[in-house]
Amino acid sequence: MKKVQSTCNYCALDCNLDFYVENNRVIKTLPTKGYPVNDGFCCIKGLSLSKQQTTVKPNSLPKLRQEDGSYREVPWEEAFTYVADKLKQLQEKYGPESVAGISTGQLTMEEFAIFGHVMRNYLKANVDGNTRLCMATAVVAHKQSYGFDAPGYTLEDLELSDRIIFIGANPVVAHPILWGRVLQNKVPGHKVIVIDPRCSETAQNADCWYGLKSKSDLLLMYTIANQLIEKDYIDREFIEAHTEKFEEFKEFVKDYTLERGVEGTGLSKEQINELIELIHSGKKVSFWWTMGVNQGYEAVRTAQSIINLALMTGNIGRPGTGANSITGQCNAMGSRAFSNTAVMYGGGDFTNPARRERIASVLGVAESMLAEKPTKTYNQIIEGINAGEIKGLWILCTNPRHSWANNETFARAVKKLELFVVQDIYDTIESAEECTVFFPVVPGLKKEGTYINLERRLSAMRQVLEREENEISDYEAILGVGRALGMGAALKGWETPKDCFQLMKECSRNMPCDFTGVTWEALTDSHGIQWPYPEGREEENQEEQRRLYGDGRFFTASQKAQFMFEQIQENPYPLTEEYPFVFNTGRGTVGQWHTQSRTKEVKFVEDVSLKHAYIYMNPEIAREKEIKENDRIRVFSVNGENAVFSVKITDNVGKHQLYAPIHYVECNKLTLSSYDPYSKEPNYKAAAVRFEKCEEAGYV
Ligand SMILES: Nc1nc2c(c(=O)[nH]1)N[C@H]1C(S)=C(S)[C@@H](COP(=O)(O)OP(=O)(O)OC[C@H]3O[C@@H](n4cnc5c(=O)[nH]c(N)nc54)[C@H](O)[C@@H]3O)O[C@H]1N2
Ligand SMILES: Nc1nc2c(c(=O)[nH]1)N[C@H]1C(S)=C(S)[C@@H](COP(=O)(O)OP(=O)(O)OC[C@H]3O[C@@H](n4cnc5c(=O)[nH]c(N)nc54)[C@H](O)[C@@H]3O)O[C@H]1N2
Ligand code: SF4
Ligand SMILES: [Mo]
Repeated sequence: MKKVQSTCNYCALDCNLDFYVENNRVIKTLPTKGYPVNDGFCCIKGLSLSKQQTTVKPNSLPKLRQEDGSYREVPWEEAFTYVADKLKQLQEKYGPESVAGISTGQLTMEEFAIFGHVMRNYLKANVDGNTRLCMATAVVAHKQSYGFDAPGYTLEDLELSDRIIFIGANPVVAHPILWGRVLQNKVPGHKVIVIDPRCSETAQNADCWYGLKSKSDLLLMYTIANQLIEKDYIDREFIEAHTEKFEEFKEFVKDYTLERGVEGTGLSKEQINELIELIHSGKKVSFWWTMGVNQGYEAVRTAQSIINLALMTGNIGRPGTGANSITGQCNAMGSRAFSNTAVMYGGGDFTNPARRERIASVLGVAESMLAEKPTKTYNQIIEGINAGEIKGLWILCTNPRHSWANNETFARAVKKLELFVVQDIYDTIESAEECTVFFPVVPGLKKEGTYINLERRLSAMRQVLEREENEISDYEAILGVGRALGMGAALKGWETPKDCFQLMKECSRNMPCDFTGVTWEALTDSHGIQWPYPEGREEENQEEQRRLYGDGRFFTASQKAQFMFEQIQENPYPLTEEYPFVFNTGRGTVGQWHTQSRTKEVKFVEDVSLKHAYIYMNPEIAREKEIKENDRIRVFSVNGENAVFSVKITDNVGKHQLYAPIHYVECNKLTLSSYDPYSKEPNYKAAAVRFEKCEEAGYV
C-alpha cells in the first residue's frame, strides 16, 4: 500500500491528509499527524476527497457544441486549436479586450499562474477570479493599511489569545479546523466573542454574542474607537512608533458618540461598553473577520476599522493578537499574489518599472509582453458581456451561474457569447449549460502543485492516483491552448507545474512573500512552509508557526501602518415598508461546499442535506404571517427577481432578517448588483426583500 501526503483543496486551512492507495484506489484517508495546521484532524470534506468523480464523472475528452446545439467529443489537440483560433479571431474582430477569463482561488498556484501568462500577458485579456467574491476587500484593506496584502497571523495565535473576537465569521461551520484551534486555547479566563447579526453556530458556542443590525459594523467600530480614546485605553507608544494618521483619526471618530452607536447598531449602551471593557481588559486581543465584513457596500473601510482597533491598542505582531482576515478558499492566498490579475506575480503594480523588468527577466520575455494594467473586475466582465463588448469567456474551477451576485445577470450574459469555455471536473454544473466548449479535467487527487493557506503556509499537492487515458490536468489544458496560440518561446520554462513553481519563486524574490528558500522537494511530505522564507535566511525561519509585524515594521514606504477611515455611508438598499427584511446569506453546513458540485458526491453529506433551497425565519414573524415549519414562501428581492424557499423557523435570526444558505441556486437569484467601491466585492449579505406564503403544495 502506497502512502501519499497531499493538501485538502476545499477551504483555506489547507489541512494535510495521508492517502493510502492500493490498485489505484484510495483505501483510507487519514489527516496527517504532526502537520501544524490540523495535526491528525480534519473535517468531513477533507475525509471524503476520494469520492470526487466517483458518481458523476464526465468523459475525459473535451466537447465542442455543434450548430444544432448538440456536443461532439474531440481529441484534446483539436479542442486546443479550436479554442486558440476562436480567441484570436475574436480579438482580431473585436479587439484584445473582447475576451476574458474567470479564474479561481481553488486551483494550484501554478495553474492560475499559467492561466495569467496565457490570458493576461500573451493575449492582454482581462481575467478576474472568484477571489473577487471573497477576499478582494481584505486585499485592498491590507494594501492600504499595511502596504502589502500580508495577513500577519499564524494559527497558533488562536490558542494564545485571551480575547478572540470573530466579526462576520462563522468558523464552526466554515472553518471547523480553525475552530478546533480555538477549543485548544488554554489561556485562563479567555473569552470568545462573536459580532454577527445572526446567532450563528459560532455565536451559539461563544462566551458573548453581539447581534448588531446588519451592516452596522463600521459604525460600531468607530464608536468603539472613540470610546477607547476617550477612556485612554490606547497604546500611545505603539501608535507613535509604528503608525501614521492617528491624530486625524482621533478627530474623525469624535462624531461617533456612544448614543449614535446605540441608535445605528441596535446594540445597547451596556453591550457596547461591555465589549469595550473586554477589549481593554485583554492582554492579547485578536480580531478575526470573514465574509460578514468582506461582503458589503463599505467593506474595505469596515475591515480597516478593525485593523485600526488592533493598531490603536497595540494588538498586532505579538502572540495571540492581530486584525486577522480569515481566507475562504484553499488557495485564495496563492491566487492573490500569483494569478497576474490585480497585481504582478509576487506582488507589485503593473506600472512599476522595477517590477516589470524583474518579472520580464524571470519569465524570459520582453517587457512589452507583460500585462499593462490590472484586470477589469468581475462585475465589469459580466457587464461587458451583457453590453456586447466581450464575446469570449473562459472560466475554470468556478460556477458563476450559481455563485455570482444577482446570478440571472450571468445567465443572460452567457447567451450572448460567441465562445464560452468551461473547464471543470463536472459537466453537470449550472455554468456548463450554455458552454460552447467543455474541458473536462482531473480533480486534485490526480495532479500536483502548490497551495498557500490563510496563514501564508505553502503546502504541497502531490499526485495520489494515476490518470486514465485522455485525462489531463488544468495545467496541461491551459498549456495546450497556449501552445496552440503559437506562444512558442514565451512558454519556455513553463513545461510542468514544477517548472512554473521555479518561475513564481523567482518572481517572489525580495518581495514580502519571498519564498526563494523553499524547494519543490522540501515541500513534499513536509509541515508546509510559511512565507516569507527567503533563500539564505532559512536558519532564522526554522520555527513552524511564524507571524509578521513582530518588529512593528509594516510594508508601507515609511514602514508605519496607516489609520484608514471615511464617514459611514447610507445603505444603498435600506429596508423599506415594501421590502422590510434583510436577506442575509452564507454557509449552511460543514458538509456542503458552495455550489455543491463536489459535496453532492459525499453520501454522508447528501443524506443529511436538504435537496431544495431553504431559509431561516424568526418565530414571531412566522406566527404573524401564519407560516409553519417547511411551508414554502416566495421571496421578492429589490433586484426585481423572486424565488421559492421552504421555511425553517428559528430564533437564531432576528425579526427583520431572513438567512439563506448559499448552496442552492435560488439564493443568488435575489442578491444585489451592488459592490464595495474600492474592492468591487459584492454586497452579498444585505438585499432587502419581502415574501408571500405559497399556497401551492410544498416540497416532499
Ligand atoms: N462548509 C463550508 N465551509 C466553507 C465554505 C463552504 O461553502 N462550505 N466556503 C469557504 C469560503 S470560500 C469562505 S469565503 C468562507 C466563508 O466563511 P464565513 O465568512 O465564516 O461564512 P459566511 O457564512 O459566508 O458568513 C459569516 C457570517 O457573516 C454574518 N453576517 C452577515 N451580515 C453581516 C454583517 O453585516 N455584519 C457581521 N458582523 N456579520 C454579518 C452571517 O450571518 C454569517 O454568520 O468559508 C469557507 N468554508
Ligand atoms: N449569496 C452569496 N453568494 C456567494 C457567497 C456568499 O457568502 N453569499 N460567497 C462567495 C464566495 S466567498 C465564494 S469563494 C464563491 C464560490 O463560488 P464558486 O467558485 O462558483 O463555487 P464552487 O462550487 O466552489 O465552484 C468551484 C467549481 O470548481 C470545480 N472544480 C473542483 N475542482 C476542480 C479542479 O481541480 N479543476 C477545475 N477546473 N474545476 C474544479 C467544481 O466542480 C465547481 O464547479 O461564492 C460566492 N457567492
Ligand atoms: S477544514 Fe478545510 S482544509 Fe481542513 S479538511 Fe475541512 S475543508 Fe479541508
Ligand atoms: Mo470565499
